[in-house]
Amino acid sequence: GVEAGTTAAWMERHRQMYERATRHPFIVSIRDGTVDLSAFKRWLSQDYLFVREFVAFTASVLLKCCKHEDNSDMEIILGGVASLSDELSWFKNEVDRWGVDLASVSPLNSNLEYHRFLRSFTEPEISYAVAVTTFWIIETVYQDSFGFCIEEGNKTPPELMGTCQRWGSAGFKQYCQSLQRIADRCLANAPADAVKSAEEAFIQVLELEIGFWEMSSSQS
Ligand code: HMH
Repeated sequence: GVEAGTTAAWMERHRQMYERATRHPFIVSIRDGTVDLSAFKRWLSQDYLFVREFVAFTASVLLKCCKHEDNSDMEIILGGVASLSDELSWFKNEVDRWGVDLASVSPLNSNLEYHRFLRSFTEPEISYAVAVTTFWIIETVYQDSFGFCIEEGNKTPPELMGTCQRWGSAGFKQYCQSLQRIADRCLANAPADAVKSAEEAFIQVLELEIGFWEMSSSQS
């Protein structure tokens, strides 16, 4: 029969944590229309800072991909890096629209923790298999979370639909599925210790994403 990929097995094994990362009360509040707009603005401005850091991470995945013997995935990874240019413009525009002054925004603790995690992956010793798997799960948490906000029956406020479409769209989902296929193929050919590191990184991303939603939605 058809064997499920490694990443699908991890999603099953760590289902509870995956649900906590993708159905966080903050996301549920967007979908049911009860979201606190000051929390949304906090998320928006913190995520802008996250994405600025994410550029360097994705560039390092691209570099590892180019050095990898099988670099047939280069176009997909390159597309992901390139799309962040438009994303940063989108953020600046959105932040303006919500009346947030970026000059007064500095990264909160959970964001800084995530930055440190991302920076650790730029080291050349980290393999492409581990880095691309990490890339996949980071994108997938957003795809699944914001996709939920635009699924049938949502009461998402119209002014938040643009945000939800950015990561919840069919196109972004296809891109995440491409990353998943790449990750599964790399993991199938990776040594056992790399597979173990990739699974640890997968779990860490889920924890960091939960922390990021917590940071955005809590007043403290
Ligand atoms: C915190 N995780 C966080 N921010 C994002 N923009 C993404 C994932 C997806 O790119």
